[in-house]
Amino acid sequence: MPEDNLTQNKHLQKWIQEMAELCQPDKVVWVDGSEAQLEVLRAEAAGTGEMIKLDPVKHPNSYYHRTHRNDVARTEDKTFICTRNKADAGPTNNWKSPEDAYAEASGFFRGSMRGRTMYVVPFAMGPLGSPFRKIGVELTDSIYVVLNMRIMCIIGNPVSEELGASNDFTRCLHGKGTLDADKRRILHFPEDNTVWSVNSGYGGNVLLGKKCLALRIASWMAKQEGWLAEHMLILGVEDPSGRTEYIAAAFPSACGKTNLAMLLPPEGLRSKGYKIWTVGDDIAWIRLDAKGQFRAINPETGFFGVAPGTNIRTNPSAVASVRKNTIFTNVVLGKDGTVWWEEGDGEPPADAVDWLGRPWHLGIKDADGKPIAGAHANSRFTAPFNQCPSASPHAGDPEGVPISAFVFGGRRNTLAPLVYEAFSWDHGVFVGSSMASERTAAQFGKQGEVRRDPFAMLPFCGYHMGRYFQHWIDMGRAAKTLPKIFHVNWFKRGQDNRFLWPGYGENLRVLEWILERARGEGDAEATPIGYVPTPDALDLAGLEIDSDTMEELLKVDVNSWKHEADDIEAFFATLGSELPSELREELSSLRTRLDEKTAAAAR
Ligand code: GTP
Ligand code: SPV
Ligand code: MN
Repeated sequence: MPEDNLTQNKHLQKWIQEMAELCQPDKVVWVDGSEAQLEVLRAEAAGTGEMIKLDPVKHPNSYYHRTHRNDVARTEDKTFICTRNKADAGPTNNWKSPEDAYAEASGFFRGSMRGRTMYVVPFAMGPLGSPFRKIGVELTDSIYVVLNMRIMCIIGNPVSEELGASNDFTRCLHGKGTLDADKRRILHFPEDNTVWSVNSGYGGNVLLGKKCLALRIASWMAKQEGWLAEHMLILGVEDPSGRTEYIAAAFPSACGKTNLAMLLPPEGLRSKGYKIWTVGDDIAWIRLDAKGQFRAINPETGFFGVAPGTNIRTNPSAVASVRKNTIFTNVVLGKDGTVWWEEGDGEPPADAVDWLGRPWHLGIKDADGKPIAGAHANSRFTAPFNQCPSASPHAGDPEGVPISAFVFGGRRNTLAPLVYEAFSWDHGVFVGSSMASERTAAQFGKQGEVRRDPFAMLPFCGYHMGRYFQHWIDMGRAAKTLPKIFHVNWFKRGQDNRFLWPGYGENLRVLEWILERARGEGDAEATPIGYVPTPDALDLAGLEIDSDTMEELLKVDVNSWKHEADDIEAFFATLGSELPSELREELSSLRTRLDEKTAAAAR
C-alpha cells in the first residue's frame, strides 16, 4: 500500500491514495527521474520479458517492446471527451457523461493492479519555468510507459519541485488492465483536468502527456486561456544569409511531420547554403507574445516516430536519432539483438521474429500468397530529441520561436496541388478547417479512405470543432503580425499510381517558396483556391522532374474543386450553428471564384 511520504503535496497525496485504493497495487513507487532508478526499472522489465535489451554495441542502451496484437494504434472509437454538457464535446468527438465514464472505467480499474506496482510519474510538458509549461502526474502499472515518458518529457523530482504545493496538475491514470479491446477506454475530463486510460498499452493511448494532455486537454485550456495547442511540427529554415525563419505545419498522423521536421536539404539547395533546424515533430503550443507575434514551443523532449520508411536516404537525422537510448515498438527483432523494418536500412537479420513474435524472413508469404510485413505499419521508435543532429539550439527556449508561416497538409491522391497559399487569415482558417486526408495505419479503421481532418485535429480537439475554428479566427484578430497560411500535398499520384513529387528532402523547394511568399516575395498566380507558384517560381535545380509532371502537380481542376466544395459544405453542416460565419462566407467565395473560372473558360 502507498507510503505516506511519497510527496508533500496534499492534493497529490490524496489523489494517489484514492487511485491506489481503487486499483489495489501491491506497491506504489515514486519515480524520481534518476538514472539509478531507471536502470532498476530497465533491468526489471528485461527480467520479466516486458522489454528486450538490444545488442549493446549496435544499439547502446536500447530496448525492444511488443504491444498486444489488438493494441497497435490509437483507438478513436474508444476515445471520449467527457463533459457535463454533450454539446461542449461537439459532433466530431465521442462523448460520455463524466458520471457514466468514471463509473464504467472504475469497474475496469478496480483491483486491476493487484500483483503489480503503481508508478507515480510527475511530468512537465514544456520547459520548466516557461510560461507555456503544464504539469501532469501519470499513475501507471507499466514500466514501458515510465521509460517512454522519460524520453518524451521531463519527469521526476525537478517537476514535483516546480509543482510544489499546487493543485494545478493534470491527473492522469493509466492501467494496462486485461488489454481487452472491448473494455478499452481513453477518457478525457477537461472540466476536472483529468485523463483515464485503461486496457491499452499502445503509445498514443498511454503516454498521457502526448495526445491526451498536450492536445485534447491542452486545446480545451488553450481556448479558455487564449493560446493554441496544435498537432504541428515546428522547423527553422536557415537561409544562405544566416537568417532563420520558423514554420509550423499540421499534417494528420503518419502524413510526414517527423520527416519534414528533420529534412535534409537536397544537393541542389544545400549548395545554396540552406540548413534545417528541428524544433518539434508532432505537437506545437503557440502563444502571442507582448508584440502580438505568434511564438511556438514543442512541449515534448523526444520523438515517437513511425519506423517503416525511415532510412538513411529518406531521413538520415531520424536514423542518427535512434542510434542509442531508444525504445523500438512492434518492429522486426533479430535473435542477434538488432531491429529492422520495411524500407529500413540494410538487410533484415537472418534469424528474426516479426512484430507478432513469429519466425519471419524477407519474402515470407501468407496462405493467400501475400507478402507478410515483419514490422507493423504503425511500429514506432521512441528517441531523445537531443540525439537529432538537426535539433535546434532554440528548441528549449522558454519563450518559444517566432512563427512566419502556418502550413496545412494531407495525404491526397488527387485534387490538392503540391502547394498553395491562402488569400488571407480567414481564408487560411478555412483551408485548415476543410483539410482532408486518407486514413493511415496510425489509427484503426479503413485504410486509405478520405476523411475530413480539420487542422489534423479531428482525433485530438478536446472540445467543439466549430468553437475551435472560431478560436483560430479570434487568435488572428488578436495578433499584430499575421503569419501567412499555406496548404501542401506531397502525396499526389499519377496515372500509374506513383507519387508525382519525390518528397522528403526535396520538400525544401516548397518551403523556400513558402518563406519567400511570407516575406512578400516569390512569384504566384491567383487561382480559385489560392495562390499557386508560377511555373518558374520553385527552384528545381538538380531535380529531374519534367514540366508535364510539374504542371500536373500544380494543377487546379475546377470541376473537382466544385465537388470538394460540396463535400466541405456537408462537413460544415455537421457543425450546425457553431460554424463561424466567416467560414461560411469563405466557402461561398470559393464557389463564386470557381464559377467565375468556368464562365471565363466558356467565353
Ligand atoms: P505521426 O507520428 O503519426 O503524427 O506521423 P507523422 O506526421 O510524423 O509522419 P511521418 O513523418 O512519420 O511519416 C509517415 C509516413 O509518410 C512514413 O512512412 C514516411 O516515409 C512517409 N512520408 C513522409 N514524408 C513523405 C514525403 O514527403 N513523401 C512521401 N511520398 N512519403 C512521405
Ligand atoms: C499520431 O498518431 O499522431 C502519433 C502517434 O503521433 S500517437 O502518439 O500514438 O498518437
Ligand atoms: Mn502525431
